[in-house]
Amino acid sequence: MENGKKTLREIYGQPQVWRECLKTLDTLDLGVLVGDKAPQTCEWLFVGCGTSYYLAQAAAASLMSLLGVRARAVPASEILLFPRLVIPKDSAIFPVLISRSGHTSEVLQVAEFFNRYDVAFLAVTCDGRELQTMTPRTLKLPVEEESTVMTSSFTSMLMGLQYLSAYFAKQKEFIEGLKSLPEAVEKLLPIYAPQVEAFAQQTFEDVAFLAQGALYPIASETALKVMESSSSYAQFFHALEFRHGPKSIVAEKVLVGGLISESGYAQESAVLLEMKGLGGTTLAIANEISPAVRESADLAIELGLAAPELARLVAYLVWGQLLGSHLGLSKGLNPDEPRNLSRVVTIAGQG
Ligand code: F1P
Repeated sequence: MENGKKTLREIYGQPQVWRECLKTLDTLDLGVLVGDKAPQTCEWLFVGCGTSYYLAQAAAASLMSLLGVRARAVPASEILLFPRLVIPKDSAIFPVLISRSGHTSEVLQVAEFFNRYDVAFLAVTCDGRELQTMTPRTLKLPVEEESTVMTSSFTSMLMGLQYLSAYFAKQKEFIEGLKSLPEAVEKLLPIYAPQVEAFAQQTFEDVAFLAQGALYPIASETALKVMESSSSYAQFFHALEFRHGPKSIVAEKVLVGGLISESGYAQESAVLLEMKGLGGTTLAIANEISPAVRESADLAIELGLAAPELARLVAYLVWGQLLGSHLGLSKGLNPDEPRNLSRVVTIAGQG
């Protein structure tokens, strides 16, 4: 099979996978799944590793935005190494363990930890494996993903957790917004995917993705896709933080990608315009691209979605997934077999 074919197929196949996941979510009794752990009654603690940790961050931001309750995200390793830093002594938490494989050693160890202390938790997974046997509460998305790097599994599990949050917030229009994404993104792919592929033919000496709010974990995951799929370094920052030092990296062959929100558009787009002024190469992704950004950016991707702002997160990520794969391919690498990576991280002697 030619390089990257499997991963690219899964990236392009996301809209159809989202349709299937949304159909499944419509049939589930989410109230039973969560029981007396509704977000209004306890703090939800989202847990994952790697891509699934950024997913956890996006899910926590979504729950807080939709319900106005406290929610946090931590890497599984932090619970294992510094539980006192993560788990408050007196307040009730409801952990949500996120793992595509359900086989990642650190996540299984966290599941054992919570079971040992009788802390009920929700598992969110695609493959299931051991994780789904460790709790009676599992949200399993119908995603069959062969690629090493996570693409449709990330967007589908995030969509599932956003659906769950909107269910508790009784926000039917939010769920309808999620349901509008498959068709909308199917229309965007033929327009912008070729532009992303062409854009990826150039080499970059440094790469940084910028975002604020619930898009920040999407910028983090975008950077991770570039790192994993092209074995090149990429960073991520809160957009306005980039001025406070990191912008010293900006030069001609430095890519600065802005995942620009609607709410913070003026302030976030100003940073991207400034980086272009410093000689950087810029990529702008926004729901509506202003004339100034369209004029300035080297590549501007306009989503034009009718969905509520928070429901658009997964539609921002598709372009970074494609960029990572095409940067890898243009370097002669194979994104289907990323250097040094395996589909699941298991730690010797720990499952
Ligand atoms: C988590 C993970 C991914 C990473 C790679 C290896 O897997 O670390 O974040 O991109 O695919 O596995 P999981 O716990 O979600 O299965």
